[in-house]
Amino acid sequence: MSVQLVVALLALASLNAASAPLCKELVKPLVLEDHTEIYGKWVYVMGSADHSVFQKALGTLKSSWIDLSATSDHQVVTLRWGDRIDGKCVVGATNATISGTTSTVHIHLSEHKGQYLETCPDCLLWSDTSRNGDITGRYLLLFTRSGKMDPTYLDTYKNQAECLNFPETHHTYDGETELCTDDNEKEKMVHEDTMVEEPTTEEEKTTVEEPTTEEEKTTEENLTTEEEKTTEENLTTEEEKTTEENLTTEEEKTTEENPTTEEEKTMD
Ligand SMILES: *[C@@H]1O[C@H](CO)[C@@H](O)[C@H](O)[C@H]1NC(C)=O
Ligand SMILES: *[C@@H]1O[C@H](CO)[C@@H](O)[C@H](O)[C@H]1NC(C)=O
Ligand SMILES: *[C@@H]1O[C@H](CO)[C@@H](O)[C@H](O)[C@H]1NC(C)=O
Ligand SMILES: CC(=O)N[C@H]1CO[C@H](CO)[C@@H](O)[C@@H]1O
Repeated sequence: MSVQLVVALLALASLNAASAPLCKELVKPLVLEDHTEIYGKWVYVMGSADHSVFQKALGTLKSSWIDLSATSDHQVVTLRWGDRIDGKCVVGATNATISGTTSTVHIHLSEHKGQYLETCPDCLLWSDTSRNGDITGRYLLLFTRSGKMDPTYLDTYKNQAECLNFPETHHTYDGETELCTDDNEKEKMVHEDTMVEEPTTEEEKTTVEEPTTEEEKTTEENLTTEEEKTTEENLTTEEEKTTEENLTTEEEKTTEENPTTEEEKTMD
């Protein structure tokens, strides 16, 4: 049977959680040969979570990209991201350890352990168990190269989510909200700017580590995806520091000093 036919049949099949044989086909871990299939830039398309706190976190995500790249260690992959959370960009980087089909990221007090699953072509599907303090839940996140997905795969995604017992509510990227700038894509200029404008002084370090308002603290503590956590806790590259330090626009200031949106309030 051709792969396409299998996909079509799976999409058409009305699954229930107990349809084990179909689900077995639908939730196969992606076996990574050399990781090149996952490297590069991916744009978030849709996702699900099975814990209300994680669902709320997803709900605040207006756009998101990730970038996976090699390190000198074959088992270590650098994960960078740019999340637009309400009006604000949160960017950062961390290293994930890959062992077999399982990837693990430890970030401060949180741990995210999961797998990439076989899915549509040019898609990346991540399924994990995330622990953050005493909250344990799961995420299912679908990315594509373009941020758009062939609608014929929507049912496949939904069936995959169902097989994994995720709730039927799916969060989706609107396809329009601007992605956060990836500073690595305008490398040299940013580096120079960083050197000149943003000396790495003690105060700035403090700023990064100790957000000033209650709201910010709460928001940071409750940000539950890998990406979000890491950003605040371990800003290692110049670009990341710059981003944190360079929140100078009206919107961002407003967000920090006076969160007024539903989502921010909810996070409290
Ligand atoms: C990831 O690991 C590589 C290789 O060990 C290291 O050079 C790099 O700085 C690490 N990146 C982060 C964000 O920790
Ligand atoms: C800070 O942001 C402004 C406008 O967004 C930009 O022109 C400037 O280069 C940034 N500075 C740094 C150090 O990134
Ligand atoms: C950030 O990561 C570096 C290595 O990438 C590590 O040495 C440092 O302790 C980390 N800092 C925090 C606050 O986690
Ligand atoms: C919505 C939510 O998860 N709020 C939690 C944020 O984190 C603080 C402490 O880390 C918890 O007390 C809140 O319940």
